[in-house]
Amino acid sequence: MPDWKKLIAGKIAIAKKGNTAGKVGENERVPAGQTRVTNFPVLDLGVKPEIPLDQWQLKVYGLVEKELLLSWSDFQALNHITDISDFHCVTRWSQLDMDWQGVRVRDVLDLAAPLDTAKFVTMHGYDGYTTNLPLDALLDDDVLIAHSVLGKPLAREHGGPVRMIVPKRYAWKGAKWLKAIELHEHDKRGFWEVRGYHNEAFPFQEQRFSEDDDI
Ligand SMILES: Nc1nc2c(c(=O)[nH]1)N[C@H]1C(S)=C(S)[C@@H](COP(=O)(O)O)O[C@H]1N2
Ligand SMILES: [Mo]
Repeated sequence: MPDWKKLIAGKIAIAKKGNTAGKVGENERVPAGQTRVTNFPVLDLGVKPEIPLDQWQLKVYGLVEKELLLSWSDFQALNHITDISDFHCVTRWSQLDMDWQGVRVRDVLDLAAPLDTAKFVTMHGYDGYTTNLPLDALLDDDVLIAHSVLGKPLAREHGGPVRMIVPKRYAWKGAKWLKAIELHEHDKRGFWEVRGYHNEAFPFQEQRFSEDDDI
């Protein structure tokens, strides 16, 4: 069992270290308060689930016309693309030019046909992690369900077989070991969002913590 309390407190302490909102970043692609890295650090809750491909499933449910349950071969049969984007972690590192390969979340959502009432999404990981976003945020071209990066299949510690990538937000908004996408009418905060992380999480606005956070 990981020492969750310590782990969570440690991450919050790093992210809280003097916000630099308003200052200019290292260059126009590195947001203020971030340092560029090239070693792709690993961040999780101390649990790295192993999901054999023959048992892997991706569910899309909630406010949809057609609930989806994709097998690995169903997923492989979708349209795969490569998108290069930058990755910004709230614990103050950014890695540029990540060449993610995978399927656009928008294409998967289209198959499920979201109802008009669907406005918010919860992404669930196989480790029990959750994170939330407005449905609109997932419709951009660069939002992927990714299976490969840096020329290789996504390593288990980085969320393989597949993870979500939402490049315009801090990296915690992308669930590793993606298991399900749930659509709701009302917003529902995820794992870090209920612990004081910002609900929107735009790195160029340094939206690390909610203003009303009292942790
Ligand atoms: N399922 C799951 N997804 C997750 C996390 C997690 O603990 N579990 N951590 C998030 C956080 S806080 C970050 S910064 C990124 C880190 O991704 P990386 O380990 O590939 O660098 O994954 C995000 N997605
Ligand atoms: Mo993070």
